[in-house]
Amino acid sequence: MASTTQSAGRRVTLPAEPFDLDFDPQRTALIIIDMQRDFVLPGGFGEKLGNDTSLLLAAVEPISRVLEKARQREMLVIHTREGHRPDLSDCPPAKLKRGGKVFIGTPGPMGRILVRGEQGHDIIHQLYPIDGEPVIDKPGKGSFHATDLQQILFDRAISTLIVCGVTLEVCVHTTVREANDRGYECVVLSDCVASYFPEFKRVGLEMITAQGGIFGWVSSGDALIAALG
Ligand code: C5J
Repeated sequence: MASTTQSAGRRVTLPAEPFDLDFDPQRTALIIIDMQRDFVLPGGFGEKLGNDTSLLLAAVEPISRVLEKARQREMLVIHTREGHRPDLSDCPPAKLKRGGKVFIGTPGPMGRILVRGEQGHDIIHQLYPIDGEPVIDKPGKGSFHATDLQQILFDRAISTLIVCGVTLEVCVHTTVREANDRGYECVVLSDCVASYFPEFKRVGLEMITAQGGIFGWVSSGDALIAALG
């Protein structure tokens, strides 16, 4: 559950859909989902599945500007990586079976696909974590499943999550839905998320703000940077 015990800092107002959001930057975390070589770079898992990775690369620059601002403001920054133990013991057989002709754990140009410790599993250099920024290694699509993310957020009394990363309709959506049920206010930055399918991105953003903000809010990187001052 989102913690409510820490004293409040100065609140800021973020222009967002379906309505502006007031939040306290000291109780806000920037969470960057799965900006891993395997998803974002040519030669990785995403491209081998037949996708155009340039659609994901478009989010790198907007995310890096938001990341710089969050670091300046000393906000909590969290990075996630989807992947598995080298023996794949944490990969459900149902997941291992899928992928058509490209499978988790098989060798590729950047090492074994989505396996921890391999080059492809790690985060792209433009957004690489610095000291003090937790990296959550997750075996699932959601960032809470089988991880210690909940504990990290609770210990810092975080109540709002600014969410960036890939892919919008899979790991970003799953994380936002999990976080929303746990009581966090979630803001997805439209230019800082991406999908291999433009239509999924459009509809994925609409799903978040529909019905008065059923899973959270949508704003933009520039709006967040301006709000943070
Ligand atoms: C996928 C992700 N798409 N990070 N992972 O398999 O969205």
